Amino acid sequence: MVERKPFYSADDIRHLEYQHSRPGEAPFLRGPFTQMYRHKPWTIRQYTGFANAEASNAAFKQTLAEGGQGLSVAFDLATHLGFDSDHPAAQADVARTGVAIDSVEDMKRLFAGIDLSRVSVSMTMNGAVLPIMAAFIVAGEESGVAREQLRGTIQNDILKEFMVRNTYIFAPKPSLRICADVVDYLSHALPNFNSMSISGYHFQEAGAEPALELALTLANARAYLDAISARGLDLDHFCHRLSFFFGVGMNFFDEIAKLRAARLLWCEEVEHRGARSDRAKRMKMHCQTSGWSLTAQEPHNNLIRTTIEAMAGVFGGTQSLHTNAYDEALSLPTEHSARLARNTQLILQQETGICDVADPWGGSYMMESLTQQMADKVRDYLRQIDAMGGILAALESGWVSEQIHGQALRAQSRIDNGQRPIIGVNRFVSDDEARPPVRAIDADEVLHQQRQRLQRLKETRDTSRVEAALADLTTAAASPTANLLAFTIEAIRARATLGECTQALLKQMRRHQADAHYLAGRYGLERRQDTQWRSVRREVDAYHQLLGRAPRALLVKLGLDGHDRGVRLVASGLKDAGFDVDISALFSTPEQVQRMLDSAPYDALGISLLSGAHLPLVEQLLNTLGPQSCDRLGVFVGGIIPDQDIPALTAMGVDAVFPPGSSMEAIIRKLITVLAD
Ligand code: SCD
Repeated sequence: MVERKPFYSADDIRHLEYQHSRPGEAPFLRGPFTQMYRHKPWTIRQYTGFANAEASNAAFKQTLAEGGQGLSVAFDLATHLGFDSDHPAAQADVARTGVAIDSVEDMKRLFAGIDLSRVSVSMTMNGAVLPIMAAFIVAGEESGVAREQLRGTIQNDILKEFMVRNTYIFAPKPSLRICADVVDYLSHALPNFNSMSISGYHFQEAGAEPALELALTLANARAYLDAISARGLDLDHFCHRLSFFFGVGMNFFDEIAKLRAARLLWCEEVEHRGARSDRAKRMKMHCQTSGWSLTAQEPHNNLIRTTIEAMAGVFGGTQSLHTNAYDEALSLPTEHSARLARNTQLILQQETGICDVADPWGGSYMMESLTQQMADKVRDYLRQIDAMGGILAALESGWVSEQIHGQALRAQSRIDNGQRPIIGVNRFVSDDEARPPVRAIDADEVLHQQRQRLQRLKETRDTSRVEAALADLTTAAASPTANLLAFTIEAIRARATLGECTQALLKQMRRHQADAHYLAGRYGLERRQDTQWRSVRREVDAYHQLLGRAPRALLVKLGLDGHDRGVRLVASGLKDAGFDVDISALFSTPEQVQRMLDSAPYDALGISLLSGAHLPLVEQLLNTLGPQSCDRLGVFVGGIIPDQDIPALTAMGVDAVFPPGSSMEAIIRKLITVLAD
């Protein structure tokens, strides 16, 4: 958190350079447009996608009919990682956290009956950006929409995937080339399409405080500018189509200051590089309320959290906003919760008068001063990153991960010791909590349909044309000057699938696998004075004496789920409490977990899953391990697990389930009880 004074006065802003600037004027601290929401309110753009193209299409149409103003597509994990739905590695994850898209035919179904020349479409896609962007372009083409008319945004921000989100396919270097190919191609062929959404949101979700979130976002943006400019593209030609994406958490004042500082720093950056036009210097952004701040306990409280966060996004001058649904810590949003989330924005836009004034916090002693402090803090981080040799070097050295994980650990320890209040979680906890109904996806049915569709596609297409286009794509991957999006469009037009395009590229660029790690010592240090923590440590010590060695836990990530904040936090907490702890690499298979378990005398197995695929994945793992291993081990599952799935997990042999918001003490105590039993 940026340091605060008890009160602010004119003295705090007298020296500030930009205090007399106006919205719509460089350095755009006060907003990218003169009239801001008076001319056009921010776009209500709710991130949506589940099951198959038809179900998501219906949800899009409902969104638009009920006040949504743009679309934002959530793809499933198989699509993100470049697997067709029939790939063996993808089976449990198809259709769970987003829509399954295997080919241009799916993409056409996704937008059937939606006029792509009128509705702008954002697509959160990074790893498989080439086939997805290509499928969107071909779908537009085949529905009669000219390329110049296509409007929207592709996330195309791969660097943060290596730092936090983990839906990468190729290694950082070839991935950067792909990003630059997409920007280059779109800047010529789709002039109204934003070619990147450089994202801080996921850093915040992984634990970064606002200043670190902004610093890492800008450091990544610098790397992209270097890569794109190296091709000789003029900043004034492409910069106005690079957009940004930030998270907005409960730290109300800092979040507003962050968004104002972001525009100032971006303007300085591109000006310094020689951009001349205001278009290039003006940062435009999308914001999303914080998913991490949602609690599984008393979920209706999340409506209030989301409203406050949405207000911070709007006061910060965002161009587009997603408000989370209150039940997202439990499962996918229901129709009703999605409607309430959208209405939150409609009420802000239409009932409050907030849209009447640009930058309403402008001139506030506190806000102006905080904005400057935020900018200074971010500049400090950027200097540190520069001193390490840039963001790629900082990433490789482990610095990025250590910063984010360190801040996540600090936040968690402050929640666990009660210093950071979360109503309903560590204060004013209610016993009789009504759980809302959750949305269930029939993923098996979608998997079956997708397999049939893939089979039909392969039976009816011109195989030799597909093979030739894929061979050309492989050849292009070996040639640094070829534009890979142009070649992928040809392959997709010929009806190659997303998985086939990925395979064609993998012949030249191998699939990247990152190591898993966690920080030891930090969590325990934060809580060393705390009696609750000391008492838990004593319980672990006593169990250690009983065993004659430290209890040993293996924590694993299964399937295609790349969210690792939770598993890393629990690993750090257990370690500092006195366990020996190992964590598996992301995307582990049951066989890999078995090999790890055979390699050391583990007492506990923890499985972390936030993808909704817990039932099939836990079942597969426990079947592979067999009843003997399961009886010997304490088995725990943590993540987004709806209440109604707990009996099925228990029947499989799971000893305890920990939803989001479980305290470290609760986890450790339960573990010791089960192990000692
Ligand atoms: C807007 N315009 C104005 C104006 N306001 N002109 C004058 N005065 C004003 N006040 C103009 C703009 O210049 C633009 O024209 C047009 O109106 C549209 O406005 P916009 O501001 O560009 O709005 P929009 O089209 O909605 O675009 C907003 C962004 C865009 C630029 C921010 O990139 C976007 O929509 N991003 C969304 C990204 C997203 O949804 N991500 C989801 C991520 P011109 O175009 O002619 O300039 C989800 C995610 O990752 C979840 C987590 C996870 O999965 O892990």
